[in-house]
Amino acid sequence: MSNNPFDLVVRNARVATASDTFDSDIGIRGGRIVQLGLDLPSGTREIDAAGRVVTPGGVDAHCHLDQPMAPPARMADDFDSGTRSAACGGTTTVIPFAAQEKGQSLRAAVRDYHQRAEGKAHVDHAFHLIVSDPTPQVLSEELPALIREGYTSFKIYMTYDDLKLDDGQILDVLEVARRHDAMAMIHAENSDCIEWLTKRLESAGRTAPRFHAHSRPMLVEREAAHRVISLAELVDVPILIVHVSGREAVEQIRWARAHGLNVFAETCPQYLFLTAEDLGIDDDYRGAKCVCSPPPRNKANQEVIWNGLADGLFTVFSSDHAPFKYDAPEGKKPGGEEVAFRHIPNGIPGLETRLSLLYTHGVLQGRITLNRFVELTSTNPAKANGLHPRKGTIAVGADADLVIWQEGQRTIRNADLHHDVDYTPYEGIEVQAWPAYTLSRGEVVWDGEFHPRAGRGEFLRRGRPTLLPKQAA
Ligand code: DUC
Ligand code: ZN
Ligand code: ZN
Repeated sequence: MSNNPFDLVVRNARVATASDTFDSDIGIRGGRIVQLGLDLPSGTREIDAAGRVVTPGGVDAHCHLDQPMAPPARMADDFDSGTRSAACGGTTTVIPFAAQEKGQSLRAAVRDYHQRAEGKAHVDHAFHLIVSDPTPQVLSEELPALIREGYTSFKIYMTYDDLKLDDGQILDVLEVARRHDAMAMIHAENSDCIEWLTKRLESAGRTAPRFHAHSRPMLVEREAAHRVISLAELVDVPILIVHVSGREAVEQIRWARAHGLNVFAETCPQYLFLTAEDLGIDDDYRGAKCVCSPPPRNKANQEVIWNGLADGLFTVFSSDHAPFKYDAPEGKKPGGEEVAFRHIPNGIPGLETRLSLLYTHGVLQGRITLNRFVELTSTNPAKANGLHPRKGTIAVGADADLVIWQEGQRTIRNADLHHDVDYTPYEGIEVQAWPAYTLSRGEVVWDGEFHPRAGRGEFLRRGRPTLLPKQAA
């Protein structure tokens, strides 16, 4: 046993948390931060961070890895490639979804998902639940028991035939969230409107990828956001509306906040960096690469989202990484065919690029502060999911999950990324900051090279959410 008080010292860091920025060395032992201060004694290993910003490792509280799909669809990333990609982009905790199929017990879905993760993850991870079949047994026994065991958040869908709940079911599930103090995440889109529009587009022969956006205009999201806000008000429970895409849903959330309701909101890179035009301006099938739901909107809506990030409306910034290969029969070309938009698997990759994009275009371009960046990408997702202060901050006692940033011009290229997807929707976008090092519990997992150790990532049993409401203007 060494006499050094530290396994590792990150020296001369410009430390940024959600509340403060200060100069400090970071002393690490046993995977945790044990001391902060200047001129710490030597560690067994040292990393000089002089001139560099150091933030808590990213917590990506909305990503999809190896989630079971209806054939032929299959996600391109499992816990190995997905957490590899996360680590290389500065994310040290991921929370994907254990999805209940209708007719399946929640317990079986969780068991299956643990098997998928077993021995594969390179960084720490927890699971949200997806509740698609709220039977009396699920509501009264399985869900409360799983919440007690540390699965303290779940997602419910207002669209997709195989996942959606009706309003009565949503009320039932929200009541469980209230009673057991869990976080309910909501996919807010009106299913019947989407189906009605989709049929009309199909009968007019409008089936190219770009019509996906026409089938899900903003009012579809606005109506569902308004409705679920009302349902949550009735039950008197906080909710988190996920992947908010633009002005109309934002207006509903501002209204709810102004009325004192605890409505939290998440947004994602696709609503800042993509528009509906990325789904194609003609019938080019490559637009399928950007098919996700809700769809990207337009430049004016990108500004609305930036404003919500700056003024406190948004609580969480996640990737919504939902990885499908473009040129593959299990991906965006089901069975090898160019299909009507209705049949294109929904989702785009983004785990590895989330932090760099927001750091560059948010912090370095003066739209948000460095502290707000940390809050959105790490601290708040940790609090919303019962992981704080172990995750999401730089403090004595916290896990030594850190990103040491380097600034410098770089262009996003899929060839440089570490996911198993054959494209990135952000190809060609310039960034000026990228992780020089990612540390997961004191271990360097990325220093310009990835250091794989599948299975080192721990499963995290979580506490209750500790997010406090933040009132936007
Ligand atoms: N919802 C998600 O949360 N992710 C991918 C697709 C979707 O509809
Ligand atoms: Zn969703
Ligand atoms: Zn998602």
